[in-house]
Amino acid sequence: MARVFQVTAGSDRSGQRRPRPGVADGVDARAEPRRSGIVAGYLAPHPPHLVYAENPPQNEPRSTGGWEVLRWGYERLRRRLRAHQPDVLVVHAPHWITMVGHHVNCVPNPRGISVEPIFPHLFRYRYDFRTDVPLAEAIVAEADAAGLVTSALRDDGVRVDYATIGALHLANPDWDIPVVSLSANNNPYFYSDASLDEMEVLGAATARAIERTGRRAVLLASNSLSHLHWDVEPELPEDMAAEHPFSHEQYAGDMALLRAVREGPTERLRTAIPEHIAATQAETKAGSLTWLLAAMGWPPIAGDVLAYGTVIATGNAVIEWVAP
Ligand code: 2X7
Ligand code: FE2
Repeated sequence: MARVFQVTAGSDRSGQRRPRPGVADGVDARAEPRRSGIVAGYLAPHPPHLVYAENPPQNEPRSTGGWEVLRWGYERLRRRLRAHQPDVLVVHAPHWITMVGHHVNCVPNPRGISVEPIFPHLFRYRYDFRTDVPLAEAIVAEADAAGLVTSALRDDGVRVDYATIGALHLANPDWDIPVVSLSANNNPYFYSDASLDEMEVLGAATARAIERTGRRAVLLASNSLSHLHWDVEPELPEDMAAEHPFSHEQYAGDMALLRAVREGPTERLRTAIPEHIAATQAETKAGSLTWLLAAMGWPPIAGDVLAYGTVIATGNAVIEWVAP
């Protein structure tokens, strides 16, 4: 039985962009006129295992590899992201949890070491990156004006969470594009049903701030899909013989969501995302994916699933939506 899964990109019914001969991975930077606004969004999951498996110099632990299919999906994401030539990456991540409101990192040069609290033997990562402070402040102002409780984080020494760092490393390991990072408000975890309304407001505020500052932005939603996982790790963490979905139900729930993603339009996901959360305890409950699609205005397109695989039994998909 295959232990990890890759879904063929695109779908016959979607009518979405397909790779053309002579165009690298379906994206031709020369064909894309430079305009401001949100040019693309990616579901960019952050399991620390994916960074560990890559052995980047910033991460202390060493591995022998693993989770290759997901990492190949990220290699495709990196080529596509670069072709979009963004001025800034805006990331929403579920492990920067804020109890009150939505926070935006406005520290010009966050640097330090990010440690995964459950898997510190896999992820101890030294980061040093630039924040696009004017855009970060514009998002604070727009979200505040839209009635959200919003706060600008300005504590220079604050330690950046591993879901922000993981998604940013996996999407752009060169760290040569400025960043804006948003927190995840903890509210959804107080309700049995997903309550994602505020993410619609935050997404729209993010889009307005990007327009107002004239940035060309790529968005990253740092979420896994199905989220039940083993409570015991194999002796060798990257032992792929131990890697498979938590259950048939969890896998089937992920596939139902990915079917809706690949067929499009994104409008379908307004109901499919909460249904998927209820079926699989999906990490999208933290709101990152809803924020991303709301910021893009729920475009009438299909998503391109670049890879799917499990990490310690959780489902993870790397997905691209290109703004029409
Ligand atoms: O945060 C995570 C996750 N989302 C999935 C898998 C394993 C660890 O950490
Ligand atoms: Fe996570």
